[in-house]
Amino acid sequence: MARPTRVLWFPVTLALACDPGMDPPDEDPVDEVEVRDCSTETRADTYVLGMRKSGASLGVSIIEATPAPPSRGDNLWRVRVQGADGTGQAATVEVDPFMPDHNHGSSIRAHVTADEVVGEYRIEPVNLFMPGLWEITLDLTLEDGTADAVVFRFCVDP
Ligand SMILES: [Cu+2]
Repeated sequence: MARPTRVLWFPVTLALACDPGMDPPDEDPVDEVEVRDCSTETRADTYVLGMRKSGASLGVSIIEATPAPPSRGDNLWRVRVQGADGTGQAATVEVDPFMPDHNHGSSIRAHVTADEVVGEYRIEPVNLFMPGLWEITLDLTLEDGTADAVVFRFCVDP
């Protein structure tokens, strides 16, 4: 009779650890969730300073990442939003980190502030609180209403 109890216990623990409404847990959730080794993760982008991801018409380059490569916890990014011709584009930028394997985001909101150079933005914190694959979507809206999005995919180690 011990078996059904054990089968029930694990999914409940996993759901609690990944509840998006919950603050990042104080204690390490690694013991309770199967952790994928980033060295075998094939869906992630390889971080390179200046790397650019493109949407339908706009692109975003990472011009600073601290730490680099992006790591578990709070990250500071500076990005440049560019048109197809490479010129900086003033935009509203919204940042949405998401873990596709666990179906949750981060409860800590990233604040976006414009730098002096047109099209350059400072984003902090990009909060990647759990080890594994994160998809960080940047939703972009230009002043003329043009909307686009780019996605960076990074795996963070425990
Ligand atoms: Cu998760």
